[in-house]
Amino acid sequence: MRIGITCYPTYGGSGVVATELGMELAARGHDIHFISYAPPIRMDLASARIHFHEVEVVSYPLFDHPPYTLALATKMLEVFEAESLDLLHVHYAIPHSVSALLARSMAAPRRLPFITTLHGTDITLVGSNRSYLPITRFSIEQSDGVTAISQYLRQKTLQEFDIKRPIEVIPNFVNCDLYHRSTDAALRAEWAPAGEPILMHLSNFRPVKRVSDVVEIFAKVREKMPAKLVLIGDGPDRGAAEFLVRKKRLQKDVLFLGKLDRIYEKLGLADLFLLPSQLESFGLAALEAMACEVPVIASDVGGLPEVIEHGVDGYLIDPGDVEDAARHALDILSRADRGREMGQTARIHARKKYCANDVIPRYEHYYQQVLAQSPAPRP
Ligand code: GMT
Repeated sequence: MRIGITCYPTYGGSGVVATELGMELAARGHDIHFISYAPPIRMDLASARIHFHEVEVVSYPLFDHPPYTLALATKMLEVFEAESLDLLHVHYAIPHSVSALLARSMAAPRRLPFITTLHGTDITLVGSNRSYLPITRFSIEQSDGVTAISQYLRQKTLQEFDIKRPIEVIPNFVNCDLYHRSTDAALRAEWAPAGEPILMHLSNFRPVKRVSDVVEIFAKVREKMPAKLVLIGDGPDRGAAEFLVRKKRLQKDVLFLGKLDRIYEKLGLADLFLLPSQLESFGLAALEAMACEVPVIASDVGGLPEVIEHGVDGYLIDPGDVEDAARHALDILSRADRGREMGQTARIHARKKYCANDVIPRYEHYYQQVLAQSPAPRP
């Protein structure tokens, strides 16, 4: 198939899922055309089947806000015509599914079906805001296919938007061959020279991630035992987290690595992963850690209970309950095996339900289903 994929190219789960999906599909013989204002993070142009089409947003003194949605719709149509796309797959409803809807209308009577994948904040935070709700609902209803990344998000969308159409759940996935335990002893020694356990967090440091809680949890662990904290990513709350680290005099034990590629090389060195978010529709970073045999302590919210089994491959806490999180962290890290057995169970569970090899064919199947249902093009 020839598939146009649109996502936010910035540091965030939806962009990561869209990009990894495109690359997995290309490896399976599909032609993938990413359409966005910048190359998505993690995109690897090495494959001849992967192409990138930049959306140019022309500014004009009259525009306080250049109309990206329109420029994107125009580029979608242009790529459809030049590359004979079979379908568009947009990730994150706002504004991508509105652009796709416009592109489909402009392409008529030729057939350009589009699928919208909902990722979370497009429903729970932004989409439910009254400035966007009616148009988000409309573009979801008008999509030829809609998928959500967890049962939680499907339910939430049906309820919040009072939507009657079917929504297919296709969960986030992880490449189980790439994400595994690391044996990089040199890097481990660099981070934890005395063999201290390593706690890790990876996110875009937005308020919803509660990064300050990560530092608070670590501080409580550090009161009881030597340990190191590695923070990967960047975003609006990094400054506050750095301030808290200095306030608690933990600079020697906390590393801020910033935005990184090849996350799998780092995750596989952790002993424990922390994701104490306020809300998480799935929690892709938690899944990636689990595939690397790292037990996770995360909030008991959104789609996280679908990913983590409390007491089996990690622990679930109430958002903000740093005491409880620290108690579980100390429990795991003070075990003789430092949580290795729990980590191995985490990988088994990740492999069983969320391996790319199993999830990607579900997208392919869904594409076929949507193509079969959408009206055939008129000559
Ligand atoms: O969490 C973010 O701020 C990024 C956001 C996104 O859309 O880029 O992530 C959402 O999509 C991810 C991939 O499907 C999910 O794993 C995250 O749980 C979800 N974030 C939230 O629901 C807060």
